[in-house]
Amino acid sequence: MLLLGTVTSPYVRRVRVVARALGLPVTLLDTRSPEGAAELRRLSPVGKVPVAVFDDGRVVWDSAVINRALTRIHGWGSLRPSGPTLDHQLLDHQLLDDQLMVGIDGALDAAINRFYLRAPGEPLLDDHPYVEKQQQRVITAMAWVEQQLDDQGRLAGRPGLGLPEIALVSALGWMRFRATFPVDEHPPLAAFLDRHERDARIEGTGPR
Ligand SMILES: N[C@@H](CCC(=O)N[C@@H](CS)C(=O)NCC(=O)O)C(=O)O
Repeated sequence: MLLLGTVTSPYVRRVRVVARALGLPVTLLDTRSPEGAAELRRLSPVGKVPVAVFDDGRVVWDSAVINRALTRIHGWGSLRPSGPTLDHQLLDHQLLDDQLMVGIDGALDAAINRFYLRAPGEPLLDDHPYVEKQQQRVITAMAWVEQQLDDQGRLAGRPGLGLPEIALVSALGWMRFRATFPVDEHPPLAAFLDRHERDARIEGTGPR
C-alpha cells in the first residue's frame, strides 16, 4: 500500500502500526515534499493525512476509515478485534472502544489545533478564547483518558493491543514529541506509552 503522510503525524502512525501488525508492506510518500503535497491535493478533498492507495488502486482517506478497511480485508491478525456487533456483551465493548477513540481524537485534534495556532509569527492568537478552549479540551479529555487506565495500566481493563491502544500510543508519542501536553507529569500515561513503545508492532514507528 502507498501511504501519503509524514513520519511525525500521529494519525498516520495509527495506520503504520496496523499495517505492520497485519504484515502489510507500506511505502510512505512524504507529503512535506512538493510531489507528496501535490498527490495529497489530488487524492483527498479534505487535504489531511493519512491517505492510502491500496494495491488494488482504491483511494481511502482518514485513519479510522483506512484501518477499518484494512481489518475488513485482511482480518485482525494479532490485534484485538473491534467492530459492529449485535451481541449485547460485545456491544458494551464496542461502545467503550468508540468512546475511547472519540475521547483520544478530541484531545489530539485540540492539541494539534493549538500547536498550529501558536506557530511562531502568530503570537496574538495565543490569547484568543478559542485557543484557550482547545487547551482546556486537551486537559479534560486527557484526564478522562487517564481515568480509563486500570491499576495494571490497561485501557478500560482490556487485554492486548486494539485500535484504542494504538490511538493512545500515537497521541501520547506526538504530545511528548511536540511538548503539547506534559505526558511525563502523568505517570500512568507515561508508563502506558513507554510499555507499548517496546511492543514489536509499535517499536520505531514514533515521530522523529
Ligand atoms: N480524522 C483524521 C485526522 C487527520 C489529521 O488531522 N491529520 C493532520 C496531521 S496529524 C493533518 O493532515 N492536518 C493538516 C490540516 O489540518 O490541514 C484522521 O483520522 O485521519
